[in-house]
Amino acid sequence: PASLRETPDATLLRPQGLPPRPRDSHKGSNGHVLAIGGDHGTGGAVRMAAEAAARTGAGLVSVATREQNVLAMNAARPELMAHAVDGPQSLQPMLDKASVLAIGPGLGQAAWGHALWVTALDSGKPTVLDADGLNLLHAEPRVLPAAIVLTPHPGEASRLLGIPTAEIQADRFAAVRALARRFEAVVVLKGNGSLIGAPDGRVAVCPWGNPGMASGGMGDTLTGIIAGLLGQGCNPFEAACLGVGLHARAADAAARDGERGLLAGDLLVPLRRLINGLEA
Ligand code: NPW
Ligand code: AMP
Ligand code: MG
Repeated sequence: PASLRETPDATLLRPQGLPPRPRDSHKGSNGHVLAIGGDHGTGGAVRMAAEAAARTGAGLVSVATREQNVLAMNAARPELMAHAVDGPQSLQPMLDKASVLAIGPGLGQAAWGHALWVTALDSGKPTVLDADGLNLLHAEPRVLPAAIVLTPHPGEASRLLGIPTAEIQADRFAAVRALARRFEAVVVLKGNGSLIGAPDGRVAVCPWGNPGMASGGMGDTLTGIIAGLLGQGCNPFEAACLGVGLHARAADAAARDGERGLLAGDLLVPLRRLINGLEA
């Protein structure tokens, strides 16, 4: 809506990408993102988060997932380091090497996902928590890392706050502020006009995006983008604002071929142009 575009805080969504990399930049200085998720049937979600982190410029991207996903992931995107994890013991060495975590895409809420969720959060590493990572938090309150971004859609926000989705949508500003305060976290309340809230009460509004984004995998991609930005030195609020803006503008560019049929994977090429400050 036009009124949202006029919100002064919208300027927080800097339209330019990140500054150019220093000449002596190396893969170790651009963040090592570890994406954790992909239970049976939802391996695509964690792959999309990982690929988006890589396309945002993360130096290294690893994936901790079910064994059944590893072969396909390595074949389709060999730049990703996909590992089969069956529990905390196999996850721990991966956590030790990572600088940023993306927890939740396709993680599920059963024993496997829960065990990884506990171990990963307890590492205290900067984290983007999404999807089943949020559903698990609703079921079991837990101390969160200091640098944390939560990315609920209205359904996940409804679970976290214990109120109906319609109530979230009726006052999205109040909902994002309540979530940011309750979890002492930067919170992205997704949907048409995504809001980014900080625990200190700041709220930014995303003026971009389109209904073509209402398709599976879109949110998983956003999770990877924000994780990629955290790994490249943005603080949580900057990473969330810039990430939401890049994601929505990449979707607007991809929607030049039409909103219907837009796939999350279509965002990756324009995303790369935008993060480098080019026109998409
Ligand atoms: P209602 O019905 O209106 O109350 P869920 P999920 C609401 C993975 N995925 N405006 C709406 O609720 C994810 O990563 C895997 C208003 C809707 O019915 C998760 O791990 C994919 N309401 C797992 O699947 C691709 C809105 O939320 C409900 C809203 C489950 O995640 C897909 C649905 O949410 C998916 O990403 C809006 N804008 N948006 C893959 N390819 O592997 C959402 N709602 O029940 O939390 O299920 O989001 O699909
Ligand atoms: P998820 O539901 O987790 O897959 O996330 C969906 C993503 O698409 C979020 O980034 C939403 O903000 C975005 N999105 C979904 N529907 C719309 C819409 N109608 N207008 C703008 N953005 C949308
Ligand atoms: Mg989602």
